[in-house]
Amino acid sequence: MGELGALKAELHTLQEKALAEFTKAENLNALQALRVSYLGKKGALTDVLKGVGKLPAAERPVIGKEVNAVKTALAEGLSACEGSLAVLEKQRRIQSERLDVSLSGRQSACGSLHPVQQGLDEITAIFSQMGFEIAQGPEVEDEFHNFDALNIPPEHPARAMHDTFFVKDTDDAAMLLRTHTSPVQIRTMKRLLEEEHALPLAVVAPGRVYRCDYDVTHSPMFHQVEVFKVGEDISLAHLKGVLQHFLSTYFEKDVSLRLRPHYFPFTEPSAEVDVGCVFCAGKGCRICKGSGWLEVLGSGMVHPNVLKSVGIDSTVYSGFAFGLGVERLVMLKHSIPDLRLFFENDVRFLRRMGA
Ligand code: 2NL
Repeated sequence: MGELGALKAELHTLQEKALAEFTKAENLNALQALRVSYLGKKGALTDVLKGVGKLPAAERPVIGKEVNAVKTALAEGLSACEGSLAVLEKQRRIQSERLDVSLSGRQSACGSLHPVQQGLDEITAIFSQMGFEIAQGPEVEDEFHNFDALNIPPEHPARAMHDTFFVKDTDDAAMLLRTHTSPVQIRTMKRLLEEEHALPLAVVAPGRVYRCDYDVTHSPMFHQVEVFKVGEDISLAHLKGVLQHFLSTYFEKDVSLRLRPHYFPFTEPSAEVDVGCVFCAGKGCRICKGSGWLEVLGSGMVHPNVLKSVGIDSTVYSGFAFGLGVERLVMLKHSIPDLRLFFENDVRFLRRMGA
């Protein structure tokens, strides 16, 4: 085979090889690289053309034609592959950028009420459903509403026991942060009577209270719910019935009740109220210290002096009253081991208690 024949054969193999490689290119970039490697200035076709110089002048146009034919074939091969690769790449992109618009959105973190506030609302709602009116009042009180009206005269030892925070108002008058929500009860009794509300009066007073007392089981600010009902023939039996319903509803089980004689200046008789331990069902455990009972609140029949202080005739009317600490009840219901968890606001605790 002469020089011409060899070149022709070389061109032929080059075309076959190029077209085969074009069809195997995986993407447009790879195809572009092949274009350069075959048709570029330093490409394979240029290499072949270098051999043309060795041919006799008469044979050169023949090979020139061949080269042009190969160039055209390669260009056509390239553009055919380019077309199908473009379609393929578009399909790939559509697939990878696909959005499922039916997917639900990412949940954004949602806040919740503080566990103590949840407990306060829950407890208040139980009494509200029983027909007790919800009352609120000032947190900065005077001595009359916080003490005197509640049968706690000056020099009474109960005043010292209450660890009161005293403050002065703008006129330098002695004021204090209420040590219980009883002053709300006093104010509400007076208001309802002024409004000529018919008896019986039934009121629930939830809110913050303050005592200068700070240790592992006491916080200087805590929450109380106080309840009273005053009318004709209101007896200890009504007290026990309301407590039975409230405590069974709150603890979501039939709890047993025990009233233990006690002393409060504002009630006579007075009783501390225990429920059968909700952890061991009365068998005795670490939480109830083996007694089978948990102390949950203080109660009694409203003292005649308290009724007198708001202008109610204690020979005609009587009432029961009780007060409870919200933190304590929330701790018992949710097995919270330490009061301080309520005030540290550690998000891990708050999230676990969240709605
Ligand atoms: C306790 C005890 C108690 C009351 C609160 C009350 C209110 C009025 C009249 C009479 Cl207006 N009593 N409230 C009665 C007995 C007990 O609270 O240990 N609370 C945490």
